[in-house]
Amino acid sequence: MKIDGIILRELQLPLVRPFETSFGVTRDRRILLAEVRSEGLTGWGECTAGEHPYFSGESTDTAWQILLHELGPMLAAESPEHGGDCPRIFRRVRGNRMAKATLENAIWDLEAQREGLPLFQILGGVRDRIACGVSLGIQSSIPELFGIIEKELAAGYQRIKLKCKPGWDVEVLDKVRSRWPAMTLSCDANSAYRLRDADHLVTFDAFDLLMIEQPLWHDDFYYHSMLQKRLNTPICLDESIRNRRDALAAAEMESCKIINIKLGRVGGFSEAIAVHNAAQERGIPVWCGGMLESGIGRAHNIALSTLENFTLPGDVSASARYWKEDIIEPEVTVTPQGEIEIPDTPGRGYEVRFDLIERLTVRKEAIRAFELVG
Ligand code: OSB
Ligand code: MG
Repeated sequence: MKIDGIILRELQLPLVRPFETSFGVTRDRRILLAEVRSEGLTGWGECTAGEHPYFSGESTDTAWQILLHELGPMLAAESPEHGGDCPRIFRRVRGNRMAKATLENAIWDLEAQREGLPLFQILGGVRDRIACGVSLGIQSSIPELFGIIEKELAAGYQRIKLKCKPGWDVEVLDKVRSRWPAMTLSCDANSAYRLRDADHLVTFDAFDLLMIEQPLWHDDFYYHSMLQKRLNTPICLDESIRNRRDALAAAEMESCKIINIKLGRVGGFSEAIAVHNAAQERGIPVWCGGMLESGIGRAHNIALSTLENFTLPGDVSASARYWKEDIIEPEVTVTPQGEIEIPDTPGRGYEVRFDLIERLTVRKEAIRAFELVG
């Protein structure tokens, strides 16, 4: 595919309600999109980096710079046939996986359109529907949290995940579990605890959690492995898993029993598939995480979630939970059974609302191809 143009855009998109994790509160998302034009088609990619480098070392601004000055020119100088060619094209750039995923996923998006096949099929997906859970941010009170849980369960969601941190954990989990003895419940600490909290974390076993996600350091395997030996509750790693090797190391060390796969965190579809396959070979189930994506990233998460080893409900939920108006058509909706039905139309399965994107764009820059590659 000859690359005819790459345009970066930043959209300002207010969340319908703030999202609070152990590392901070997000009210407005700065959505970075890449629009890749090739032979009359347009592929779209979304960068999942946060506004600040708190989840990972990347942010909207670092990703913009790397895309503009490094990855964009590298891609423009090549004619990739497949999304799977991108890791090779970008190999000289270390790290910056969310930036890389933005362009790689846009090429897969293009490839699916060119082949006239649904994206999920070219990824090797096998499902016609996926199971959905919700990730609920830290709330200002327990009654407020109860209200939200009621609503999400009524909407059909199959699993409730609570963001937690020291001071918003056992008391909350205890009350929620007492109120809903049978529901599928998990928690996500986003690295808020230390090894000295191990005795405290062991008390989480009383709440029959499906998993506890990333309790310790964002870059750790070793201490998670020590903690897992003490916990009955499965540990799920999110932040720590950057690639297939990490998944294998975590399996080898028994640092976790479940893996959350995020497209941006691992650098795009190729590595996400590699992590999925490695986990599957080691008997580790996976699920698809979310990063408060707009419809484009969401469509890509949906396609990824159709792979065989995505056997647990993901954090991929309806557009309306995040946005007053999403930038895709139709918006993502969830059935009363808590499932998303996979579109079987060619490409990503959701049309891009170009006029709305234009209106929401606060920054736009074209990659000046062929000039900057040494
Ligand atoms: O750890 O899964 C996480 C959002 C931002 C940063 C990190 C995480 C999250 C979520 C949100 O849990 C999931 C969603 O998109 O609904
Ligand atoms: Mg997480």
